Amino acid sequence: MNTPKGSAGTDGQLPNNLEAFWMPFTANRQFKAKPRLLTSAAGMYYTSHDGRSILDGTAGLWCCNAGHAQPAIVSAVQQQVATLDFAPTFQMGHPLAFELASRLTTLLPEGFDHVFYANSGSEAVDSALKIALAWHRVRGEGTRTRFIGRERGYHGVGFGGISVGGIVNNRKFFGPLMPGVDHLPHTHDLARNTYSRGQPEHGANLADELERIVALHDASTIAAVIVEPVAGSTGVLIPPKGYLERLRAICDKHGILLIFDEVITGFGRLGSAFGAQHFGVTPDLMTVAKGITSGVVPMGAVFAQKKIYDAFMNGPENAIELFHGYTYSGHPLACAAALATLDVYRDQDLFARAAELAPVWEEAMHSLKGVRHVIDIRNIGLIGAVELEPVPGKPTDRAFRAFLEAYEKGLLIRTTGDIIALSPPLIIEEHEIGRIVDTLRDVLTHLD
Ligand code: PXG
Repeated sequence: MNTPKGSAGTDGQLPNNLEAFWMPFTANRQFKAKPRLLTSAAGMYYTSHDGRSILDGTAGLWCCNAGHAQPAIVSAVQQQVATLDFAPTFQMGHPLAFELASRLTTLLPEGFDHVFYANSGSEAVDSALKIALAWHRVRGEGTRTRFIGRERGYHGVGFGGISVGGIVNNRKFFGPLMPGVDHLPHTHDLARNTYSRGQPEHGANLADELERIVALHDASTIAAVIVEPVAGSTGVLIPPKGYLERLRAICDKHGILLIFDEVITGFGRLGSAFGAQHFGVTPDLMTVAKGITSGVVPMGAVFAQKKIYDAFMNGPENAIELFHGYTYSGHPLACAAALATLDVYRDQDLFARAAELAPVWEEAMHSLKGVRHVIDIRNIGLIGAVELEPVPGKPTDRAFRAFLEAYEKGLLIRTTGDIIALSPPLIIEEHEIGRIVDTLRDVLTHLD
């Protein structure tokens, strides 16, 4: 007889068996001993399984930029599922996938004319790396196979992404990874840049490390450099003034593609549509996900400059130009969600709203200077980070306890290492910014 595994029913709002779900990026045993479940969401707030209202300080996982349950997005998805639930995009198509791609290009920097769909940031990154390799090859530069990522970079969890990424725990368990990858140094410099507001002053010269790496491998072997304009997952590392410009110049000099991973910086997080516009630096390829549908339906994408797409459009017309794609590339529900999300961003002017709130956010974040345990605060757009002094010998412990305490007090934050990262929906009100900061002050003041 099978051992009973608990019924599928719920005890109140809590499932009576938490075992089967192997949770991602989670301390499973710790969580299952004291679970935290979210059961509904609207606007800036989640409701927890024990009926409490939780202020969303993280836009879910940096994705719900339009806030939760925006009526226009909800009804677009509801209508779409009843109209066309699925349609293939391999040698077939459906109207929304084309409509969305055209619409997205109107938000993009000059020169970006093409959209390749994926279903997540990780898939978008893998797709961009493959497009970069194939682009060099179709142009007769097939020796360009190396990638340059950056220490502390996060580019999702595919083998490509963890290879170019630079987060040790994401790499060390998974063998030799992809060959032919080198890494730029990260740009975190607490000694020189503490309590920076916006872009830090020091560190543009770290981009020159790219010249050293190019000299080591020779430019003819390097396909692309991939960086996040603002590194998010690693704990919010903001590019020093002049750094991205210098990376761009060195890539141009050596015929290397520059890929911006805009999975968190895309769709208004910095107060512009994309980080590329915010920083005034245009990459050759961009990867996005998350905010493209405000997190409502999974979707990722690669945005490609015309020169990239055009290079593939050679050879016989019946030849498939790029042997790559996903069953769910351009899924109708994701397209419907994305189109409605873009409407919401436009109609509620949410990117401009983020830009207007950014100075209020900055003041609020920096008001935590001097609070117990705080060793740095940094901010840009509607992103903030509070770095804590780690407990000696117990890295991550203090920040994680802060996370638990904040949750008890009705605030959802993210922590990575000993850094608290904040990225609220762009619909946040000033009083809610105040509440985030007041709650954090209270939590940190009472934390060991
Ligand atoms: N690139 C970047 C820059 C990301 O931030 C991904 C790729 C991967 O996206 P998917 O959709 O495959 O997860 C990400 C994801 C956090 C956090 O708390 C950040 C991400 C995911 C989960 C948590 O910082 N970023």
